[in-house]
Order: sequence, then C-alpha cells, then structure tokens
Amino acid sequence: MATAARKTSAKTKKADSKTPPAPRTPAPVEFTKEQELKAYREMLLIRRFEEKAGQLYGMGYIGGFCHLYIGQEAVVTGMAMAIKEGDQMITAYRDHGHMLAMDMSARGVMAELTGRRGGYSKGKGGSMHMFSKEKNFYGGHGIVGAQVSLGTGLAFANKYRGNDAVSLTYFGDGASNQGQVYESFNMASLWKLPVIYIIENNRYAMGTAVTRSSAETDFSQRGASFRIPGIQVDGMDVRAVKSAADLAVEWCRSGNGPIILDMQTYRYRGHSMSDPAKYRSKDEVQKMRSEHDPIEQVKNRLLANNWASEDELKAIDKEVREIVADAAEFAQNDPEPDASELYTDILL
Ligand SMILES: Cc1ncc(C[n+]2csc(CCOP(=O)(O)OP(=O)(O)O)c2C)c(N)n1
Ligand SMILES: [Mg+2]
Repeated sequence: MATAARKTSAKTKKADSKTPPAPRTPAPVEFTKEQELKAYREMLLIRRFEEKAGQLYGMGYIGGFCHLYIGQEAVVTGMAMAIKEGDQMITAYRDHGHMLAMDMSARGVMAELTGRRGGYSKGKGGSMHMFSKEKNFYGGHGIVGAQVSLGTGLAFANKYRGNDAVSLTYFGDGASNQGQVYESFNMASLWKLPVIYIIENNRYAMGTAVTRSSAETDFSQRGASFRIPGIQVDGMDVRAVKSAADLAVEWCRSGNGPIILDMQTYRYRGHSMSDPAKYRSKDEVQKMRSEHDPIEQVKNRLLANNWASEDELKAIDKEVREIVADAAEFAQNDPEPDASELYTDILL
C-alpha cells in the first residue's frame, strides 16, 4: 500500500513539474493612444447599440426577451483586443455586445432583434439565438450554462484538429453554479483543452445577489478541484481585461489547458427589459456608474493625455450613433421572413 501511494505521489509530482506555476493577476498594461481610441469606439458602439435596442423594445419592435449589456462593455472589448482570427466566442443571452466585438454588423444584429430576414438567424432566432460561423461567434444561448459545455466542445475540436485557436466561453455568476459547468471543467482540464472560461460576475443572477446564491463568491477559485487556475480581474477597466486576456490566451495557446477569468463587472439595467430591478438601490447603481464606468475611464485618460479633444470624442460618438441609427432604420424596414422559412433550418 505504502509503495503504491508513494508511486502515485511520484507520478503526480512528475505531472505537476510539467505545468507552469499558476498565473497571477497581471498589472493592467498602459494602452497606447491607438488602443485607447479603439477601446473607446468599440465600447461606445456597444453602449449606443444597447440604448437603441432598449428604445426599440419600448416601441414594441422587439418581441420576447431582451437582455442589455450596458455597464459590462469593457469585458468583451478587452477580450476581443487580445485574440486573433480563428479564435471563437460563445456566450449566453446577454450577447449583443459579444457579436459587435466579433465584428458582426450592427444591421444584422439589430434586424435579428426585430425578427427580420436580414438578421443573423434570418429573423428566426431573436435576441438570444444568433450565430455567425464566418465571424466565429457560436451564440447566443438561452439555457443558463448550456454554452459552457458547447464552448468546451469548441476547444476540443480545436485540439483534435491541431489548430491553435482558443475558445472564449463566457457565462455569468449565476450560471457558474450549474452542474454541467463542472463536468466541462473536468474534461477541459483532463484533456488540456484551449478554453478560457470568462465568468462575467455582474453581481446578480436575475434578482439574486451573488452573496445569496453562491457559497464561494471568488469565482477565480471555482476550478480548484479540477486544477484549473483562475485570476480575478477588474472587469470595469478595459486595460485590466486586456492584460488578463493576453495572459490567458498565451496560457491556452502554449498547451497548458483551460484557465478561468473572474471578471468583476456590473450591469446598469435590469436583468432583462421587463425587470424593474427593485432588489438593489439606485445609489448602488449610481455609485458604479459615476466611479467605475468603463467608457468614462477611457475618455478621461484620452483627455488627460491630450490624445483626443472633447470635439474629437464627440465626432466618434456621432459616427457611432450614425451606425446605430442606420441599423435601427434597417431593422424597422427590412421585411419579416417568408412563412416558408418556418420549414427551413430545422431537424425533421
Ligand atoms: C437552465 C436554466 N435555468 C434557469 C433559467 C432562468 N434564468 C435566466 S437568466 C438567469 C440568471 C442567470 O444569471 P447570470 O448567470 O449571473 O447571468 P446574467 O444574467 O447576470 O448575465 C436565470 C436563472 C434559464 N434560462 N435556464
Ligand atoms: Mg450575473
């Protein structure tokens, strides 16, 4: 027995010695002027798009559910700044920002929201079910946690095919209590799959605060039982996200297996358009907006460094508003899908 135990521990030690030490949260890198401007524009596009989606919802153009990403823009923007062509992204239903970050067209996303034929799922998927294989965006999923096993599958396919693509698999603090998340963690770690698990911890799962739903609120530690390292990241600071993303992408591409990024972020709006958000105080939201807003942070740095004037920033906002207005116009006037489309894209 003693010999067997010694043997096992020697074996474990050997495996351990191959794995590099668990990474720590890197200090946020300073951005160049170009990076600040890029981050500013990308985040502003998401924010203005979401504001417009909220308006169209109020006007009755969008049926079903609609979950806005306002407040969380730095997460997807910083991650997208660290990846390369071929890397994939998959997320839940709070997905419009992820699509824009993957360079999907504002027109195609907005038209899907209004259920029109020019939408990414031909108007048949709506807000929660949009895909673009060309842009490596794999949805858009309404079942909480479902995308975690699918994102792990994407990573398995990458490893099987021998390419060096990384799967960016996003899910929420609420989803991180789902059983399939841990089944996925086990396989991803065992097979050293190139997947970055990005937990968007926006502090609430619908109306339930993380402290009420989660026994362990440090989500970076959720992979401990599976030997998956994790780091905590200020998800309101796009530079911190980019630094963590660089580290995670490098970790995965070097064959070290999965890694978890616990993105500490916040959503300003209710869970969905039908949520009056009575479970938190207005002060709490206001404090996050005024002290941690991801777009304001970049704007202030651009101005302080004299990298852009107020007028130049206004011009970017104008350009972004025009893209969004054009998308909304298209989404209101594009025809609905033909009734015959009911019989296509389905398994019979
Ligand atoms: C399997 C399943 N259970 C419950 C729901 C209902 N539901 C929708 S969103 C949600 C909360 C998820 O919260 P979180 O993962 O924190 O994501 P967030 O909405 O904050 O982005 C729940 C319980 C669902 N869609 N699917
Ligand atoms: Mg949440």
